[in-house]
Amino acid sequence: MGAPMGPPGHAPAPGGPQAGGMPQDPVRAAFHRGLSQVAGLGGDLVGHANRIGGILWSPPRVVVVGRIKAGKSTLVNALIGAPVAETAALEATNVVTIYENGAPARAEVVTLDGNRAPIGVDPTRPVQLSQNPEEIAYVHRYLPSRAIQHLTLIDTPGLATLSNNAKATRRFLIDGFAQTRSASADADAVVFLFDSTPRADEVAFLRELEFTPLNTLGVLSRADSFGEGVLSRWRDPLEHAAEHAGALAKQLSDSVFAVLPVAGLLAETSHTGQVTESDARALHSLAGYEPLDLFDILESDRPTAIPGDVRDRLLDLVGEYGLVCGRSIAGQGAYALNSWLSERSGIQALQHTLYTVLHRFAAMHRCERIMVELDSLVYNHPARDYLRGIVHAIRADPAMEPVLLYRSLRSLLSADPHSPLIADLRLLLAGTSDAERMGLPTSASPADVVAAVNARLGWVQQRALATTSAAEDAAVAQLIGIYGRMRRG
Ligand SMILES: Nc1nc2c(ncn2[C@@H]2O[C@H](COP(=O)(O)OP(=O)(O)OP(=O)(O)O)[C@@H](O)[C@H]2O)c(=O)[nH]1
Ligand SMILES: [Mg+2]
Repeated sequence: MGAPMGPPGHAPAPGGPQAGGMPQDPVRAAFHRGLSQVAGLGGDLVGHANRIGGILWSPPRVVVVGRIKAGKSTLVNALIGAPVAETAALEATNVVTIYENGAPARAEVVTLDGNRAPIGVDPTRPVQLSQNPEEIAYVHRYLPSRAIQHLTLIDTPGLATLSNNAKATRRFLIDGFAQTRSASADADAVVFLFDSTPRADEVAFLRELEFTPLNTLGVLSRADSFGEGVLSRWRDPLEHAAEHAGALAKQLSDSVFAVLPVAGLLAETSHTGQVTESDARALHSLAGYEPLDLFDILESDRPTAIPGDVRDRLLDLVGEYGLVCGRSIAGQGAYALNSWLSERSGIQALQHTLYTVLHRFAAMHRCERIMVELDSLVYNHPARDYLRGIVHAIRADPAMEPVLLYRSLRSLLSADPHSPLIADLRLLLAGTSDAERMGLPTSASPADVVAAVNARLGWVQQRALATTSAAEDAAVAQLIGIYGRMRRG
C-alpha cells in the first residue's frame, strides 16, 4: 500500500496501514485509495476525507448493553484489566463511557450541547463526575491498554422495564434506554448481557439497534451464581450456565451468533490483579469444612471459621462460587488461584470470540458506515460527478463483496426480517470455506459443495420471480452473482 494519492499541498486522508494497529486488509486498502482521491479533489473534501479516514483507521467500537445489574461494568473492567468502571450492588452506571486505547491516560466529558471538556482522572480508578449526569452525553476515557488496542469498549447504563411510576425512576429508566440507544448508534458491534433468560423488551430493544446477528454476541453473565447457586447439591452453576447458554443461543439465533457463559466477577478479580497471598491463605484455611459449615461461613453475621471482614473480602473478590470451589486450589498460592479464577470465569473464550469473529463483523459494520458516509457525500456535494466515479470504483473492487453482502443483510433484516434469503446471506458472510458457505461441514467433498451451490442457485433464481421487497431484489441479484461465480470457480 503506497502513500496517499492527494496532490502536493493537500492533506492526505489520515491514518494509513499502521494507524489502526491492525494488519492491512484489502477492504481498508480500497477505501484508503478512494479517500485519498477524494482528498485530492481539494477544498472542503480534504476535511471530509480526513473525517471519514478517522472512522476507517480507529478501532471498531463494541457497546456493552443489558439489563440493570447484569454485570456490564464488571465485565468491562475484566476485559480492560483495570477497575476503571464503577461497579456496585446498588448504584448504577448512569453515563455512557467510552474506553479507548490512548496515551496519556485522560478523560473528557461530552455534554448534550456537544461541548467537550477535559476532567481530572486517576488512571486506575473510575471517573468521579462533579456534573449532573443528565447533562452528559458521554464520557470519553483514554487508557494506554493493549487489551483495547483493537476494540474500543462502551459501557452503558442498564436497561430496566418501567415498573415504577415515580418520576425520578421513570426519567432514569427512560434515560437508560435512550442513552444506550444513542451510544449504540456510534458502535460497530454489541455484547448483550443477560443473567437469565432475556425479557421480551430486552430482545425487542436489541432488534431496534439494527445490528445483525453476526455482530451481536450474547453473554450469559454471573454464570457463577446461575440456577440454584454453588451450594445446590444438584448442579455446578458454571456447568448449568453453559448448558443454558447453549439453549439460549438456539432460542435467540435470530439476534445473536453465540451465547457465552461468563462469570465477570471472577474474571475481573483475576484480570485486575486483586488476589494476594493472604487472600489465598485465608481461602485455603476453609478447605476442611463440610457443606453444612459452609452455610454458616457464607450466611452468618459472625462466622466461626473466619473473621467476618476476611469472609466479606473473599466474597467481594471471588463470590460464593470462588469461596466454596476455590478453597483447595488456593493452597497452591495466589498465582494458582488467580489462574483458576481466570480459567473458570469463561473470559478466555469471550476474549477469543471478541477479537476474532466479533472483531471481523464489527470491522465490516464500520465499512458499511463508511459507505453510507461516502454515499451521502455523493448525494450532497457539488463535486458529485467526480465523487460518484470514485465511490463507484471503491464499490466495484472485488474485495468489497463481503461489505456489500453485509449491507444487503442489514437492509433485509430491517425491511423484510422473515425473508428466507437472510439465511443465505448469513452463511455466505460467516463461512470461512465454500463448504461452510453452503451450510455443509468442512469435511464435505467438492462434489457435494458443487451440488449444494447448484441447488442454492436454482432456488435463488426461482425466488427472483417472486421477491417481496427492493431489499430482496438487491439480495437476489448479489446471490445469483456469487453462486454463479462459485459454480464456475
Ligand atoms: N457473583 C457474581 N457477581 C457479579 C458478577 N458480575 C457482577 N457481579 C456483581 O453484581 C453487581 C453489579 O455489577 P455491575 O458490573 O455494576 O453491573 P452493571 O450491569 O454494570 O450495573 P448497572 O450499570 O447498574 O446497570 C456488583 O456487585 C458486582 O460485583 C459475576 O459474574 N458474579
Ligand atoms: Mg454498570
